[in-house]
Amino acid sequence: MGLTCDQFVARHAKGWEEATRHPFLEGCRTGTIEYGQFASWLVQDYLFVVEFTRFAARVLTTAPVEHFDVLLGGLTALRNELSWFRAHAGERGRQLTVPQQTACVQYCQFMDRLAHAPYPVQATAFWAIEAVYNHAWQDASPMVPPYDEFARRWGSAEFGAYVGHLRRQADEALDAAPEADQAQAEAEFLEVLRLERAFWQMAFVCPGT
Ligand code: HMH
Repeated sequence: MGLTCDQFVARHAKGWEEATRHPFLEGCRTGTIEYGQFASWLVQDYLFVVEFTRFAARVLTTAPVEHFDVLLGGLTALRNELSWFRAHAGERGRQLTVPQQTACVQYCQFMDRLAHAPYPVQATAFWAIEAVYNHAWQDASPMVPPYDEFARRWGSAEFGAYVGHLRRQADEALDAAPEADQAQAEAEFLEVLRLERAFWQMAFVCPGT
């Protein structure tokens, strides 16, 4: 097989590390994260997932039919995830109708921009977004309650298997892609790493907003 997602990770090990390890996650692992920091992340991540769901739907419109099963499974999981976020925000008395913070706005603009990208680029970005979360929460596991539930959502073997399916689909698309699309896929992968890091940072420095 030619170019693969694993090669992107290997080539950009430092960026990968910065996207998947952060004091925010360490604070969730040990329980030292502040209530406001966590609640702020929770609300912003809900707002992110709303737009990520739209992105998932757009990827589906570009994907080959052989890739539908995995993507439709992902969309179903997102349906549950959105109601799970609403329940958690409700428990913490947080409104979900607040404005997106800058890091969230930028991430959502990135996903919008990819709407018309070639499928190999979209598939790589979609995999990268889920893969970073999978590794980030897994590497910081086990977490103390109540954060353990969050670590299990994205750090579980089941979510890992889903990310594996996304990786194989992205690899397949990359393998058949023209060089220009491969180069764009790598550039957007790097952009995902940067945006993920900024998202953790946003939650860490803006408690209570
Ligand atoms: C910021 N990246 C961010 N939030 C998420 N929920 C995921 C990735 C995974 O869906």
